[in-house]
Amino acid sequence: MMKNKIPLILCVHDISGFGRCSLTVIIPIISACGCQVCCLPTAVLSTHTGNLGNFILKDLTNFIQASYNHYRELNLSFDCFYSGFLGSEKQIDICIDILSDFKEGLKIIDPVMADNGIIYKTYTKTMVEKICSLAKKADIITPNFTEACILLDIEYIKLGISLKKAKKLLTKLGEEYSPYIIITGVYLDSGDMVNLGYDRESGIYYIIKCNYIPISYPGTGDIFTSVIVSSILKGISFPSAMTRATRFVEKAIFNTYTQNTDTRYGVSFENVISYFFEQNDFKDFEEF
Ligand code: PXL
Repeated sequence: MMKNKIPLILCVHDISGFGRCSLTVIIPIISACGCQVCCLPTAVLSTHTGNLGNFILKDLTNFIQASYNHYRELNLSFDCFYSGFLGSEKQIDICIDILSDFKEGLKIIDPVMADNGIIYKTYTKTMVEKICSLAKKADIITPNFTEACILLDIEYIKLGISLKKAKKLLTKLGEEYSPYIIITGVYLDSGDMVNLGYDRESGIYYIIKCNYIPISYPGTGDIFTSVIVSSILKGISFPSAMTRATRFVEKAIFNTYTQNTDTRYGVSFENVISYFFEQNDFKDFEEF
C-alpha cells in the first residue's frame, strides 16, 4: 500500500438507528483507527433486534447490488471487504458474488448470526447456511463462540471447554473456512473468559485473557472486529491486533458497566475512544 494512503474499507452492515451496533459503531471506530469507511448498508432498522420492542426494518437488498455496481463504475479500489449483519438470503448471495470478483484486498467476514447460544430473530435457516458459505471466502473470520459452534455444525457448549478442545475447534475452522481465525468470548474450564486466534499457515494458536464482566451488550462484536480490520490494514500484526481489540472492548465495557446503563443501549465507547490515539505495543498475548 502507498505510504500515507488511507486504507478504504467496504463495510457491508446494517444501520440500526439506536442501540450502538453495526454502522453506528463501525464508522467512528474505523475512522478513529485511521481508515476510511465506504458504507454499503444492508438494511435500515429503528434499533437493533435485541429486546428493544417492535423494531422497524427496511431491507436494502436491491440498493446494495446497485451501489456496488456504481462503485465499480467509479473504479474504486477497496483495501478491504468487511461484512457483518446481513438482512436477507439474496444479500448473502450478493456478498458471495462480490467476493468472487474481489481480488484486490483483505476479506474479513464477521459471521454475525447468533449470540449466547441463540440465533438472531431475523436469521432464517437458509441464511445461516449461506453465512457459512460466505465465511469460506474470507481471509479472516471473527465468530463469537456461539457462531463458531454453528459454523462447525456442533451443539452450543454452555459449560467451559478445555484448551485442548479449543485448539481442535480453531484447527477445524482453519481447515473448513479461512487462514486466520478469531473466536471471541470463549469460556474455558479454568474459569477464564478468553479470545482465541489461529494463524493456519504458521500453525500458531493465540490466547488473550479478558478481564471479564458478566454482562453482555449488543454491538460488542462489531466494535471488536472494527478494531481488528483497521489495525491489520495499518500494519499491526495479527496477535497484536487481537490484543488491541480485546483491551479496547474491555475498557469500553468497564466504562459502560460503571455507568449502570440499560444493557440494551449498547457499549458506551464514546468517552474512551481516545484509546486509539495512545501509544501501546499490544504485546500481552500468549501462544498455546
Ligand atoms: O451487532 C450485531 C447486530 C447487528 N445488527 C443488528 C443486530 C445485531 C445484534 O443484535 O440486531 C440489527
